[in-house]
Amino acid sequence: MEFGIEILPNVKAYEIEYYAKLAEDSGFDYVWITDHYNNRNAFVILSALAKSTQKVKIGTGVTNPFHVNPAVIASAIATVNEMSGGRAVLGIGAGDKFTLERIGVERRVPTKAVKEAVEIIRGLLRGDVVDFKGEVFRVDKAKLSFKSGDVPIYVGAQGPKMLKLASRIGDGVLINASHPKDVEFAVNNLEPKDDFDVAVCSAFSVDSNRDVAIQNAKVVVAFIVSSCPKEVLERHGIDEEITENIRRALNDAFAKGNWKELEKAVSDEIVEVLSISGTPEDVVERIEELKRLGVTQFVVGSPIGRDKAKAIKLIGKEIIPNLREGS
Ligand code: F42
Repeated sequence: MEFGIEILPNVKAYEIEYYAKLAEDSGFDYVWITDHYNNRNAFVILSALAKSTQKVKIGTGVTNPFHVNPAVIASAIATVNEMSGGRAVLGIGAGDKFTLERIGVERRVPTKAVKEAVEIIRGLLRGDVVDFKGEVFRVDKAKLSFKSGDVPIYVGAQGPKMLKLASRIGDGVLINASHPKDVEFAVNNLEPKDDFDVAVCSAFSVDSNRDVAIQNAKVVVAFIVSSCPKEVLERHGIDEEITENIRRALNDAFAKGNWKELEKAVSDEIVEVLSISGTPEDVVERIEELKRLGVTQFVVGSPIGRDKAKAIKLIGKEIIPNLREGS
């Protein structure tokens, strides 16, 4: 099993570079940078990481072809690949619907758009002259003026159609999930394929004190509840009343600083379902379950730990070595 870390570029570049380098030194294999227009730009951050890391693979986790044209994605990731000595990976998905709406972008036929974009990007990365007339994208004899080698492509996917597409066109899939039931659902929707990396990114919180780890995950879990598809919540018995209560508490916490109420609204059981949180022993057990389901890369997502640097070191010392054994 390999290990990745997801970093949100909602802090300054030097801080992300620090965490990425720490992750590299702690034994992580991948650093994934999320992409939303309102955060620092993912490709710009990746170019900084190309210089401040030496071994780890670095990529978008995930960009989308609605807010960056596929040809520009190809050029940007090829640049990162060149700058990093061939360590770039491209995560691409449909994009977050609500974030795209803020900038007036309609996420039309998303699976088709991702499929077309990947075809264009692969052609451009190969150095081909690309002529493409799709339903969403059109490329007229386009060609990059430089080549930087192959870049593995991961498709961010949750829904059955996108999962199927990921296994058809991707070198890997990047699934957002934590609970074995959700991961099993996703894995069952992939088509069997050799040399395909099944990467699962979970909301994650580790601490030597279990209570601290659980409490620390509550804000992230509240965000997940408020944006999670109804089917997923229903799968875990989280009903409309609980969801509404959490949404209200989340708004109150931000509006009035009512954080204690939010901690009460998000029960420890919900944290268990929608994140992987606890002591190193707890989380190793949870990740082992995912490994048995066919997961080949585990990606730690926010909040990681109360003290992020301390948590990254703890993962490197007590989690990765335990899970790599026999993998
Ligand atoms: N989104 C971001 O904007 N930024 C990120 O950094 C980010 C990271 C990330 C990491 C992992 C991951 O798995 C997802 C991540 N996302 C991120 C979210 C991602 O961009 C998508 O929003 C998310 O994965 C949801 O995608 P999905 O797989 O659920 O696909 C959506 C589009 C969906 O509804 N799919 C359904 C399915 O079954 O797969 C059906 C879609 C469908 O049938 N659509 C038809 C079509 O042609 O596309 C058309 C239907 C119609 O009429 O419009």
